[in-house]
Amino acid sequence: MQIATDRRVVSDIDPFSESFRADPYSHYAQLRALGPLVWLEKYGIWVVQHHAQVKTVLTDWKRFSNAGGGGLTNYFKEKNWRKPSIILEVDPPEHERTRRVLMRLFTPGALQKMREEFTQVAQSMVASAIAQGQVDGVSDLVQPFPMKVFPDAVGMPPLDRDIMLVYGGMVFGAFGPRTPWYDQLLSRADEVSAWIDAHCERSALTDDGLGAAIYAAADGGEITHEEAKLLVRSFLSAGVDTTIDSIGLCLRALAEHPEQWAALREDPSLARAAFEEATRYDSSSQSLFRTTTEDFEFEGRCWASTKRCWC
Ligand code: OVM
Repeated sequence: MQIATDRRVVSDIDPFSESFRADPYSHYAQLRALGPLVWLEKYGIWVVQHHAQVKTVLTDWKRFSNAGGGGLTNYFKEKNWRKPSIILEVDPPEHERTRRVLMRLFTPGALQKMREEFTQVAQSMVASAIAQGQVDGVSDLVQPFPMKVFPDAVGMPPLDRDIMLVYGGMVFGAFGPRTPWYDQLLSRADEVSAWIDAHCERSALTDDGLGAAIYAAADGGEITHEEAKLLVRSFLSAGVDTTIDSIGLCLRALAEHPEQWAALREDPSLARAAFEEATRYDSSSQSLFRTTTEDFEFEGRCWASTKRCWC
C-alpha cells in the first residue's frame, strides 16, 4: 500500500523543542486545529490529538503496537539503552501475564499498609518543613517524598538513592530524541544500569515488600526470575519521576492560581480532589507512542507499517 503523501496534513512543529516544552498547550491547540491526523515531518511520525482518535490508537494494540517502545525510539528498528519494559512496552498476551502479577499486589490490605506508611512519611516531612519556616517546595518536599516512599514500598533498604533521579532522567529522556542534556545523562548509562540492576535483585530487597511479592510469583512459575527483576525495575522507573512531576506541577498550578490555593487552605478536605484535578490540568505524562504493525487506512489516510504514532 502506498502512503498518500499528497493528502497528508503536514506540520513542522517539533514537540521536543524548548518552545514546545515551555508551553505545550498552545502547541497542542495548533496541532488539533490542523485536523485529526497530522504528519510531523521533522521526525517522520504521525500525531493524533483528538479524543476519538487517541482512544482508538491507545486501545487497538493489534494495529498500534506497544512493543515498538513507549517513546520516539522505534524498537522494531533500533535498540534503546535499556531493555524494554515488560509491562509498558509489550502487547497482550505477554502484557496480561505480567500485569496480572502486578495487579495482584494491590489488594485493599496492601494499599492500606502503603497508605499508612506514606502518610507517616508525608506528615514528618511536612512537620520538618514547617519547623524550617521557609522551604523550597520541589527540593525539600516534592522530590524527597516519592524517592523515599516508593523504593521503601518495593523493599529497597535505606541507602543513597540519588542516582535514581539520573536513571529517571534517562528513562524519560529515552521517550524523546537525542538532545545534549539526554546525551549527557546517557554518558552514565553503564554505571546507572549496573546500580539499578543490582538493586532490583532479590537479595538486595527486604522480604516483606512489593519486590519480594513479585519474586514469590516467580517462585510459583508465573514469570521467570529475570522477569521478576524487570518488574521490580518498572516500579522504580514508572513511580518516582511521574509522582515528583505530578506533585510539583500541582504546587505550581496552585502558585499560579492563588484563589485556588486560598480555597484549599480554607477547606483542606479538598486536597485529594485538588491533586486529582491537577493531574488532569497539567499532566506529568502527556504523550505516548505506538507503532503501526501493518499498512492500513485511518482517517482517510493510508498508514505504512512500523511508523510511529504519537498521541
Ligand atoms: C517501565 C516504565 C517506565 C516509564 C514509564 C512507565 C508510565 C513504565 O519501565 O515499566 O509507565
